[in-house]
Amino acid sequence: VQIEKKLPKALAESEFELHYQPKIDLSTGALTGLEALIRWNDPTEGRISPASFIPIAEDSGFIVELGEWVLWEACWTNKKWQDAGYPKLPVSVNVSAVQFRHPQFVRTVETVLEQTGLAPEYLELEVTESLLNDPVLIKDRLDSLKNRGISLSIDDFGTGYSSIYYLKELPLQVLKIDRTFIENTPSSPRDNSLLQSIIQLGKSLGLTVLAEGVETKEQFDFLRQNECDQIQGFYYSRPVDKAAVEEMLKSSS
Ligand code: G
Ligand code: G
Ligand code: MN
Ligand code: NA
Repeated sequence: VQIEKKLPKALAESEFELHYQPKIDLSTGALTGLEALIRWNDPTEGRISPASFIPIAEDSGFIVELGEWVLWEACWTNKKWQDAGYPKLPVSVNVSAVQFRHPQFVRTVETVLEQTGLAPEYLELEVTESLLNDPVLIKDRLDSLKNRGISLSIDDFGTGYSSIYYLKELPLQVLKIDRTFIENTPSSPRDNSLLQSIIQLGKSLGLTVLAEGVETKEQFDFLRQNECDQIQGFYYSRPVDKAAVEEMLKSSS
């Protein structure tokens, strides 16, 4: 059966779940946040990767509804963790361009925050560079989210085509360096200097710089020595389910 046709039923039948990947501060080693990543447990086919169904949901428009569920689930879960007395951390949610451009997007985010009771400073939205090529719409929308206290990250940085001008003008807080810029570090001198330049670029723009896809101690050490702010990656932890997040929060408090 075609994935496109299965998506609405999968949502109705609670086949989606969120996993969370920790973000770590490089200077203190502290947990600084959790990125929510959707997982689909199909009863017949097993786990289906978001890399295959997200683009289909974007094409069909179903991403608007699915993305709203992700936002709701992430905010609700984060509020439950806070109410249970775990250390308070921001949760970040990936937002597709299709979803971000929907006229009701800002309103949806506000409604979710109101209904779940999560304070806006504990929500971050991750948008990709490709979104930034629509500067007028984007600036208004990013401004209104930022004015509400929501933090904004640019995801997969370096793989799209954002101009430095937009990075400078738009109200962004975090630059997430795509993992392709980390994978050959520190063995490739060329990649090392490129990575150093990207870190410095982000810092010059006043952004918090996070490196994605950190898998080894050597990468971790290189990034720390080069003043990257935060990391995410298998070296510290894979994306894990709610129960595993709770174990992690217990031991970090
Ligand atoms: O976690 P994983 O490597 O399986 O994710 C694959 C891709 O799917 C990544 O590009 C990731 O950003 C994207 N993705 C995961 N969860 C979500 C989500 O909730 N919304 C959107 N729009 N993309 C997601
Ligand atoms: O596009 P985005 O950055 O949101 O994608 C996140 C994806 O990256 C998730 O699917 C997650 O499983 C994956 N990921 C997270 N850490 C690592 C890592 O250290 N190595 C690799 N190869 N993938 C990772
Ligand atoms: Mn992301
Ligand atoms: Na990314």
